[in-house]
Amino acid sequence: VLSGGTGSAKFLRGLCKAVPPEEVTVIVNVGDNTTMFGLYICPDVDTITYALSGILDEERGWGIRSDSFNFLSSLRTLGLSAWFNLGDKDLATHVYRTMKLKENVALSQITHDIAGRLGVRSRILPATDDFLETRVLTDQGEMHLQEFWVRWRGAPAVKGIVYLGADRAKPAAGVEDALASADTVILAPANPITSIGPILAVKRIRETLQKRGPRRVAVSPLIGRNAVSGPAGKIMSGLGLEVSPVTLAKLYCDIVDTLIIHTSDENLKSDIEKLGIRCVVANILMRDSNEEKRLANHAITA
Ligand code: FO1
Repeated sequence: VLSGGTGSAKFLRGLCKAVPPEEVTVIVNVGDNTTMFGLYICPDVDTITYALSGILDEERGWGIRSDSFNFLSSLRTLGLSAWFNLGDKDLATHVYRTMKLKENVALSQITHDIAGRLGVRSRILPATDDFLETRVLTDQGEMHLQEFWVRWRGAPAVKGIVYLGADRAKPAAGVEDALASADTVILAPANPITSIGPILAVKRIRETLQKRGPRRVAVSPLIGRNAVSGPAGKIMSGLGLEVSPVTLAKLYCDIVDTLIIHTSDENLKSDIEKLGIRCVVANILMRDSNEEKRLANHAITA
């Protein structure tokens, strides 16, 4: 499963109820990784790890359930503006990861070790161990995705997106093998530009997906002209892309056989199929754990 954060986490929780978790490999976006207060943060990797270990704060969609924020308030006392919220329990993950990176341990190994300690039975792989950062070009200047989304609450007008470092990034160990040997490759319901986009920007990952072999299924993160969550709508329109499942079909037509769209978008089915992609109509909303599992079942049987 190619994955971003929040929406992907719900889907993956359902998938791990639909199939044995040991059979699932997750390839996670690293484009929104960032350094904050000297600590290396991997928001999507952590969201997926916490979700599959059962400790994710499901209401917020990130961080650890019932966490406290004493570290952050102490930083504020010291005069830091601290606009990125790191919970006290979450902090241990970032401290551990930063220490291990300083010892030259690869991000994929660190991710594997953290997931193992937290009891995750699926394999979680960062898309790459190399530097890759999603930068947002806006009317207020160029900034990190977290600055755009968390600090400025998505307010600046989006002019473009750059995947810094993607041209030199190699897939992390295990990524290409996992893609080539899978029965089914699923693009989780995630932002096509800032979650799936950075993964596909790693050239060897896109090339591996272009080869036919596994069934390749994408689940739409959009319903009509809106994203189910997050900044996908705002970013897609800023890039001059129509916010529509048809745009997903255009972005994915070389790497996907089937696109699952929401029932209310059924009228778009023929436009999608004209692009050479099979289109399956289903309820893609995941309002509870039954709906998460039902959508996962759709994706593995589509
Ligand atoms: N999202 C927010 O909207 N505000 C935050 O303060 C915030 C902190 C945060 C800390 C750790 C982490 O793993 C994720 C965090 N997120 C926060 C979520 C994150 O910004 C985005 O949801 C993802 O990067 C988008 O995929």
